[in-house]
Amino acid sequence: MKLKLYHAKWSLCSQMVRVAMEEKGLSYESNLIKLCDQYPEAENLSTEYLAINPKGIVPTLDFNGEIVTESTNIIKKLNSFSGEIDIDLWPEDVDQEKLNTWVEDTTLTDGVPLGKTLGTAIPPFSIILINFMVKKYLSIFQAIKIFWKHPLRERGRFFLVMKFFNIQKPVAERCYKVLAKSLLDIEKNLENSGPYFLGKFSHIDINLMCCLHRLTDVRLEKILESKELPNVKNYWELLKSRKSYQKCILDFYGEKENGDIEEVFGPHDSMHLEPLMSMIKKYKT
Ligand SMILES: N[C@@H](CCC(=O)N[C@@H](CS)C(=O)NCC(=O)O)C(=O)O
Repeated sequence: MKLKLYHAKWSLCSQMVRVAMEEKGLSYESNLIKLCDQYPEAENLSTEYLAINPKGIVPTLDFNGEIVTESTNIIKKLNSFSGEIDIDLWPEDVDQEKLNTWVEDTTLTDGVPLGKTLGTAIPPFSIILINFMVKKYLSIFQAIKIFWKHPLRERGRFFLVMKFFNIQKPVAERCYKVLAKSLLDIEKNLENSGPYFLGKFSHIDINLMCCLHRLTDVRLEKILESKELPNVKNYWELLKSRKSYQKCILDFYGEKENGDIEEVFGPHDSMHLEPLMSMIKKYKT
C-alpha cells in the first residue's frame, strides 16, 4: 500500500490528517505544499497540483493512485487501513449520531458559512495571521494572480482584499457566540464521558486537538485554562500529551511559523480573549 499525502505545515485540515496517520501508525510519502496565502510560490495553484486537487486546497491523499480529498473523507479512508497501531477512530460502540455530528461540526466544511459550527468558527480567529502573511509575503501582482486563478472564487477574493485591508476583527467578532457555546458544549459533554470526548479516543478527538491547538496559535490559550471550563482544561492536557500532538502539529512549526506568530502578537494575548471569556461566563450561568 502506497500512501502519499499532500499537505501544508500550517493548515488545520492537514494537521488533522497527519494526526490520524500517526494514531493509526501509517507511514506515508510527504509532499509539503506552500499555500498561496502563506508563500509567494503558491504551489497549491500550480498546474500539477490542480490536476490532483482541482479546488487547490490541502490536504489530498493519494492511495495507490486513488485520490481522496476533504480531511473527513481522508481520515475515514485511513481508518479502513490497518496500520502499525490497532486503533479504531470510528468505534462502533459509541453514539454514532454524536460522532457524525461532531466530526462534521469540527471540520472546515466547504459550503458551511464561517462561524456556523466550531470548525468554521475557529479559522476566522486565524485571519489576523493570514492577513499578516498575505501582506508580508505576496506582492500586489501575486495577490491579483491568486484572485484570477483560485478555483474557489471566494478565497481568491478574500486573499486579494487582505492585501489591502485588515478584515479579521469584524469576521472574528461574528464567531464569538458559536465558539463560546461550543466550548461550553464540550465542557458539558466531558462531564458525562471522558477521558476522551466519547470515552475512547476517536476521530472527534483528532479534530478537537487541532481546533483547540489553533486557539493557542492565536493567543487564546487562556480560554483553555479558564476555571469556567475545568473539564476542557483536563481534556486539553490529555490531548497535548499524545505523541501525535508533538509529532504532527508542534514539530511542523519552523522559523517561519513561529516567527510570524511572534511578529503578529508579540507577548500579547488576542484582542478577542476578554470578550470571549465574558461570553463564556454569561452563557455558563
Ligand atoms: N473542507 C476541506 C477544507 C480544506 C482547506 O480549506 N484547506 C486550507 C488549509 S486548512 C487550504 O488549502 N487553504 C489554501 C487556500 O485556500 O488557498 C477539508 O476539510 O479538507
